[in-house]
Amino acid sequence: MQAWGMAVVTLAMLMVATVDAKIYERCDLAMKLEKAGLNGFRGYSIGDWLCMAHYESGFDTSFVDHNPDGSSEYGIFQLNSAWWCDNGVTPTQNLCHMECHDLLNRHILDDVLCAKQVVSSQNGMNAWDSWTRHCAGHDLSEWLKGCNLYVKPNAKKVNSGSQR
Ligand SMILES: [Ca+2]
Repeated sequence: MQAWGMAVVTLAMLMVATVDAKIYERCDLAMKLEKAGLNGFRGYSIGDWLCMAHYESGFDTSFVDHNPDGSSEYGIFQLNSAWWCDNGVTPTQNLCHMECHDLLNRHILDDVLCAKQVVSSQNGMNAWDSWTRHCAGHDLSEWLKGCNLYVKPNAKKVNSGSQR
């Protein structure tokens, strides 16, 4: 039994070691999310996504959290193993048809595709408690401050006089 336990621990350590993780810098992440088509997606801005990801994972793709119900949450958007991905442990709907492990690496395009499904469901971004608590209804422009990011304006600029 002890040897089996050691083997499991060793295997788990190897799996963690092989994850090519990354803690994203804010503006770097903003650019990636914009390129992936999240700006304006379902009515949410890049600021919404940055705020949510900050409070969920601190922009750390390797972040895993365990819930009291036995499910776990993975990656930069903390996607849940009971609904969105398969971790081989939790009974799952696996609505994104992916392994939870794939949510822990630096390549976030698959994470974004899955998150698009989450935000397309009935509750939108309220699927993330931290978004509801910390981001909803706030001025989120601060999250993009200093980022050299092209974000499509949603209204025509008025040229006459100062607007401030
Ligand atoms: Ca990934």
